[in-house]
Amino acid sequence: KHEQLSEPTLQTWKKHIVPEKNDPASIESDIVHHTITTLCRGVYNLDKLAMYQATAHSVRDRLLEDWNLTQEALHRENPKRCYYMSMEFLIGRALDNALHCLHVKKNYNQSVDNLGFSLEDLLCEEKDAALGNGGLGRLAACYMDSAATQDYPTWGYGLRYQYGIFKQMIKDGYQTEMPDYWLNFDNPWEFPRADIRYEVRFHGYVATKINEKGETRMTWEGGDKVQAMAYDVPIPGFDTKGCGNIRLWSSKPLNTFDFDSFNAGDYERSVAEQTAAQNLTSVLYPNDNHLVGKELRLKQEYFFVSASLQDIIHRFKRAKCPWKDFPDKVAVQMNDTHPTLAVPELQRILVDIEGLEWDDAWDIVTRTFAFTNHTVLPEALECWSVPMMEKILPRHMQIIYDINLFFLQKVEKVFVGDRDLLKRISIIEEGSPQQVRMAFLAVVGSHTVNGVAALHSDLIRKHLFNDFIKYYGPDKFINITNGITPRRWLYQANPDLRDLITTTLGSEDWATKLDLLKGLKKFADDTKFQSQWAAVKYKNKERLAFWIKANMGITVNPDALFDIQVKRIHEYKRQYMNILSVIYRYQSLKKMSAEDISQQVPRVVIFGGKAAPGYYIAKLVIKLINSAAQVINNDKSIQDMLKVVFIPDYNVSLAEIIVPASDISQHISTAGTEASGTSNMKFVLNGGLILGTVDGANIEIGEQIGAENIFMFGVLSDEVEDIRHNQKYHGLFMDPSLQVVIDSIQAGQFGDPSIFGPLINTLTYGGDYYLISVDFKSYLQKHTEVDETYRDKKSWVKKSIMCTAGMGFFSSDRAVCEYADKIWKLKPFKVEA
Ligand code: OAK
Repeated sequence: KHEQLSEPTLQTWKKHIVPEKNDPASIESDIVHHTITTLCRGVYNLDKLAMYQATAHSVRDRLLEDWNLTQEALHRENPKRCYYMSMEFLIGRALDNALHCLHVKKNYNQSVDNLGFSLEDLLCEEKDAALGNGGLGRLAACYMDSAATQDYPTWGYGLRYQYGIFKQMIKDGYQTEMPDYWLNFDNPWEFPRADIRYEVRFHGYVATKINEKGETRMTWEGGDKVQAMAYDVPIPGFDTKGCGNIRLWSSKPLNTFDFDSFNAGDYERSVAEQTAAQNLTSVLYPNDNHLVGKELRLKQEYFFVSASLQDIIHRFKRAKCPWKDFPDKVAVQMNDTHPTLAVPELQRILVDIEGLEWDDAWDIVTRTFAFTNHTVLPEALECWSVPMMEKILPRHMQIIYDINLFFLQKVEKVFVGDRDLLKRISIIEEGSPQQVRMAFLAVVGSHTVNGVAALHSDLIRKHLFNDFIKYYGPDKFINITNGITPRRWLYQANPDLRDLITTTLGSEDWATKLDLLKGLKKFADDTKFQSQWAAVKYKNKERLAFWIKANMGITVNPDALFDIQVKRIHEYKRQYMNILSVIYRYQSLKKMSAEDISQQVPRVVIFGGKAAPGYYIAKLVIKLINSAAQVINNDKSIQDMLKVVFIPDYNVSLAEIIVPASDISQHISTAGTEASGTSNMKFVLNGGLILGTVDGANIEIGEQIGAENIFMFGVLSDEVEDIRHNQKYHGLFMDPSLQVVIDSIQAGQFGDPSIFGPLINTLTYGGDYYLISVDFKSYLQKHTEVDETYRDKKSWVKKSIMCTAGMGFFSSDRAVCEYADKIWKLKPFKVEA
């Protein structure tokens, strides 16, 4: 019934494939071969892009041997598998990563050089796979890397958006958006699986039917159907034959052509269905930590969940195990609530189609799913209106009602007569219209729920899911602190530091056992090592300075302190507070004598990040940064002691250049708002210090590297509520230094002040919800402390070394192991060559 279109008969080959050879001569001939055959080009019209493509194809050939080996072995042995369901995978570029994983970069360098090109140039030709907004999507990509590297039989499931996150351009200081045409050229890193297609239904109605066993069952009929077609993206593991996979779904029309309409002369209608079906997976919704409850988005979510479950079930059925064994073969991790429709969908399949009893089905469902929460921001919590859900997914809505009813009945038995509790804990929120609280549905449908950093997990236990703990007890709610892959974020992005660490520790093992970095601690006071370390940082700053000059025409001095804040632009992340403090610094410089100015610590403040296209205030923050930059960078009187740069179109590839170049990076969210943060980990791993609030993973980073190596400031998360309450009832407190800054903006020092009115209002009439004024003083103080510390180069370098040395815990390898042990009950599955 799980309508994979046809089930071909599989045959075994009599011969085995001869593996590709990795010596430079063979690589060269493979590249030439792909140039001629795959690209149909000759040497007379070869440009960098074509050369990149030919090179990428030859690398992918090598990757595919591992892919086939892995998938074949999995097919044969059929171990338990985990499926990581995520609407976002922010992968970035694949070529450099694959070269490192396969340990063929050196030879490729030589071969490409022999052919008259530079490999580093070719790497830049690749377009980022940017199928995500920010932290949640990048985390998914890091976890896929770690799962593959550690041989966990894990697949990602997601959507193949034709347009990833938009391209950001800055015009007259404002953000403008352009579509991300990442698929305009051939994409060597995906494999269309024309034979793997499933039907997905929307709308329609619910009827009853009698099944073969004579039982009455509901059935979902009618409506519109589209097709989901699979594209596989291989995920190389580092130092292993194992190769993972992300399966992305693309929507296709079911009937490519409506011949009736066509024959009746209505050409437009005949293609209308085609267009509508294709539109489904056209574009990634560009909102980070913010829900925009559009019908198309709900359809995307169901489309994704339905195709993935059909595929998982298809695979499960091949082994002919009984249904009750499903959770012993399948673990599904839901990356936030976006895949939560998988819960009612699996229940529907089991009850309506497979004929299981409700309770047996529900037992299978709740032993299969687990849920990761990635935010506490109320505006990001998914709620879908009941009427919309009823219209698009009528049967699911009934099932959600039933899930809720049975759940509330159980709660009622324990907390007799507690009507308030029932109302608070209900999956359905009363109101007009009623809403489905997806986070609650995810909790009820999962065996385990986790937050992404210690503080965040505490907060969701205390607030968002507190009532659920009363009913389930505390064990269902755990913490797994996020991690990042050291392969991309150190090994690949920072080659000089990689080599220094490897020489110092005597092997490359740290790349897969990041705890080994602690071996650097004993060199932290070694003068020679310190100067080598400082030289690497300097070179990375030069690399970034070069990029800024070449792409933006701004000159920055690598001797200055590089102070970086790159992440999505959001009020809770407080880029606004950062630029206000920059303006404060500028005013202070302006008040100094030339002699005093020359004694200051020079600073380059670098910003980067996209604002959601509809997020007016965030876009004004970008404008203010650029307006301030314009004035500050052109003011000769401050002797280049301050420069401000807004790097446009921040993405994974740019992060790989920016992260290694930081002296200080800022992670300054209002306490309690940033669930974890992962860029904080990337910077510290590369020997950058943090200026941050007591929030998310900053706290655990401080614990690991030592409080003396991190600059922390600001109110604590458990103070925030009282402060907000006081502000509301006793009026706002405006920090005097902040007032001076605001006055200067209002006086027109940074252009037409009326532009910034709405932004300034957030601090005044708006009630300063993110507590910028409250934290401003301690923030400025920390900045002064940063300057003073930076003057002492020796102690700074020592801190920098201690930063890297203490980051072992934040490897995504550790995080994925924790998921595998505590949630998925999954064992590594080693593929032999
Ligand atoms: C995006 C959309 C909806 C809900 C959450 C997000 C999201 O990106 N959250 C981010 O997840 C990261 C990975 O866990 C965390 O590090 C960030 O703090 C969090 O904002």
